[in-house]
Amino acid sequence: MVTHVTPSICRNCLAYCPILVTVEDGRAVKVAGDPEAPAFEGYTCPKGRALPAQHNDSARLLRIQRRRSDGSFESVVADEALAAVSAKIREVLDRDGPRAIAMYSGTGAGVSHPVGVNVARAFFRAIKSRMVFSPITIDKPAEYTSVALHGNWHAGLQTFETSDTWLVVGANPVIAKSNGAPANNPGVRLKQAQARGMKMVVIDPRRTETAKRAHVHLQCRPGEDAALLAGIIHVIMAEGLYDERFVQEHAVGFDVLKRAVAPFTPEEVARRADVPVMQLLEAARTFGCGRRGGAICSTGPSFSTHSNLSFYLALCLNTLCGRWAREGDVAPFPNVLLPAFAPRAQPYAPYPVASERRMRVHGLTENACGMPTAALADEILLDGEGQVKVLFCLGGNPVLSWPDQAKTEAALSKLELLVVLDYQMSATAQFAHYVVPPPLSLEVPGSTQRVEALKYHGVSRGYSIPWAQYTPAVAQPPAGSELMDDGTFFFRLAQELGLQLDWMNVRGQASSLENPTESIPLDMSRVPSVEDLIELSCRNSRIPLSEVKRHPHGHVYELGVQVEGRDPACEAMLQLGDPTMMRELQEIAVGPAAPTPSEEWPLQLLCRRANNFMNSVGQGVPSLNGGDTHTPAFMHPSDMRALELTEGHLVVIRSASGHMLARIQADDSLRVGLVSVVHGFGSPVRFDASELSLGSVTRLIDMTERDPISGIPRMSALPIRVERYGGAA
Ligand SMILES: Nc1nc2c(c(=O)[nH]1)N[C@H]1C(S)=C(S)[C@@H](COP(=O)(O)OP(=O)(O)OC[C@H]3O[C@@H](n4cnc5c(=O)[nH]c(N)nc54)[C@H](O)[C@@H]3O)O[C@H]1N2
Ligand SMILES: Nc1nc2c(c(=O)[nH]1)N[C@H]1C(S)=C(S)[C@@H](COP(=O)(O)OP(=O)(O)OC[C@H]3O[C@@H](n4cnc5c(=O)[nH]c(N)nc54)[C@H](O)[C@@H]3O)O[C@H]1N2
Ligand code: SF4
Ligand SMILES: [Mo]
Repeated sequence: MVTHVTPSICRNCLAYCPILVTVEDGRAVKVAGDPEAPAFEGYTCPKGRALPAQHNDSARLLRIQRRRSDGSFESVVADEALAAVSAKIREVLDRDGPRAIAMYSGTGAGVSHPVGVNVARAFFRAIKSRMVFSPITIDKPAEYTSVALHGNWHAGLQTFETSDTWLVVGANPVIAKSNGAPANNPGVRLKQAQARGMKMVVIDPRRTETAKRAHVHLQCRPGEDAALLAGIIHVIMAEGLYDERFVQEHAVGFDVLKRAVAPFTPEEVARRADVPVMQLLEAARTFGCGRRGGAICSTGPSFSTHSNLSFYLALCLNTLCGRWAREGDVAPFPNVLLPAFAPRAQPYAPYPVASERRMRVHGLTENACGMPTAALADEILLDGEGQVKVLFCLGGNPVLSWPDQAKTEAALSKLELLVVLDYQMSATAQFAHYVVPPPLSLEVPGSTQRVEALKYHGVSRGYSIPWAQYTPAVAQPPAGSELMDDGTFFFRLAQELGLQLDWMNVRGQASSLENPTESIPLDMSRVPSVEDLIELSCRNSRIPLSEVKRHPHGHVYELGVQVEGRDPACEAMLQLGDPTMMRELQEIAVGPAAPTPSEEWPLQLLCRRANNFMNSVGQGVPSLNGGDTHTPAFMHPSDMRALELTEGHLVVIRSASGHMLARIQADDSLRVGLVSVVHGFGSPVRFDASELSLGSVTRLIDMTERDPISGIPRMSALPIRVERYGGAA
């Protein structure tokens, strides 16, 4: 037996932790944190350590699957599958035009294998279909809409590492490693920040692992974030805690905002959000009095009521207090494997939110956050010109992630062709005509360029430090498998159809917002390897990929880049008083923003991430699921007593639109009256038990209450009730 230990990168979530992989005869058998890697202190989480279990799972798909007419699946060789899929594409293109062909590119592909997504996008440009959807519009679309309405900052937000105050609204970075604190070992980063005197404010109805470390935790009613942020702005303005000079130089709309937040007095806001007024004042003063800092929002406010407004007001708070990187600062969020750029301490002007490209349903358009995914099922179901007939689902799991599971299933069943690229027979793959399994992350090369690019998706996302790493493939695909990475699949499909694919690359002078692109025609006579595509994507990088490869454990580069001053020719100003946002603020000033408990719906649903699962990935792994594959739902012990529930009871959770099954766990970190449910569960085939198929929280969600821009439905602060499960839900 040949055994060796080799450094690599975990690509299970966007923390991209450096790891050491023990490889035995080409198979990964153990994953541990890499103590030699800089900036992570050897950190890993249980998901990363379970990579060998994922790679060696006996349920992993090893060959392309084709659905038979009786619903069962059979293996087919790649040539046969590609010929059949391309013939269908040709037929639909000729008959219905490009709009009938759509793609949903999910989190699995975007995180684990980003270059493949680029080839898929090139394919869609080549067939001239703009029907390209992603989870962004069912995740934090308000990150994009708020920036479009408020404007952005060329040099980005001040960094966590240099701040002495920080405001986190509805994020739990200790678990999610996504937003709100640095993703490299967030627990240690928070401890270090506290030791240097940072005072953090957390707004969350649950005393989360992050909130426990806060200087002030506002354990508010869910859905009142916009009112709370308006209240904090009210106090900061009233007490003169804002940066007058910064506002004068870089922003307009101060007086408009001041009038709009006038009704949000501390007393009124404390009453409606049900927090102590002294705590609210302290939160405002903590943020306002700090020297440097940042305010960020995440999925809590995004899934809840008035999400665009909450995110917009957080940006206003950053502008009021001048929390953007200043002239002379060491450049935050610098590019290493992305092209060099010279950050400037100046704004980008606001830009239009919606485009003219209309969906046929729900009055939605393509917008600043992309195509509205929540509307795609209705778009597939609605007969008529422009109807979607073919869907490629690339590393996503709509049955467990789109709202309204029954509608999603009906839509997927109606498609003439559904191709799912996934390594497992997911809840969605069951509806596919073809399932194409890719090699998994440790079997392909990867680089940290993907996590650098996160800054284009939100003002405080991605790494603020100049860290980069490259990994070759460190394990072999299972013996006897015929796998096809996502990029190869779309490239070969293009070859079958005689299409020319053009690769889009970021070119020089990319900044925090703009990433101008160059289009490179791919040589269609030869299928590029994943390595070729990584080389191509890094061809304009600030530090050459060849240099990054010299540090197999990763490296933090001393780039010596400083933020430059405002260009005298720059006329852009940040917008504090956007009229649409001000109108929405007026509306919530006179009425409650969040639902109030009723006899029919006495409780409210809260969203939640779990440390052991990445969305719908990991639920079938014994070392992660602790032997139970039911959906965990957390409740305060006093609510459990009122319903005569004890830990481990199965319950039915009902909303106005559906019901689901979950297993109750006691959690006194919650506010009374809330039920916090982990999403991503409920894969029936995987667990081979019909009751487990009722486990998806998407069964409680529909499109009745949705955001007018992105279409994201209400997925938190949702009225529900809970009943003991008697056996038949
Ligand atoms: N371990 C793990 N990590 C993950 C994922 C995973 O599944 N597992 N998923 C990844 C993905 S796709 C994403 S988008 C990110 C998400 O990352 P986060 O946005 O940090 O997600 P959560 O950890 O669920 O934190 C959301 C918090 O919002 C609170 N909340 C709920 N409703 C409200 C409200 O109305 N107002 C306020 N203020 N708070 C509210 C919840 O109590 C919860 O603590 O995590 C990523 N990382
Ligand atoms: N009710 C409710 N709905 C939600 C959420 C919620 O909290 N509550 N969260 C929302 C959020 S924030 C998000 S991001 C979305 C997530 O929505 P999706 O992205 O649709 O869901 P995932 O569960 O992340 O799906 C990932 C899929 O990719 C596959 N996969 C993993 N690795 C690879 C790979 O290397 N290659 C390929 N081809 N496939 C791979 C996995 O097997 C899995 O089936 O859901 C959203 N929907
Ligand atoms: S936090 Fe866990 S899953 Fe995410 S990259 Fe690190 S080890 Fe992997
Ligand atoms: Mo997400």
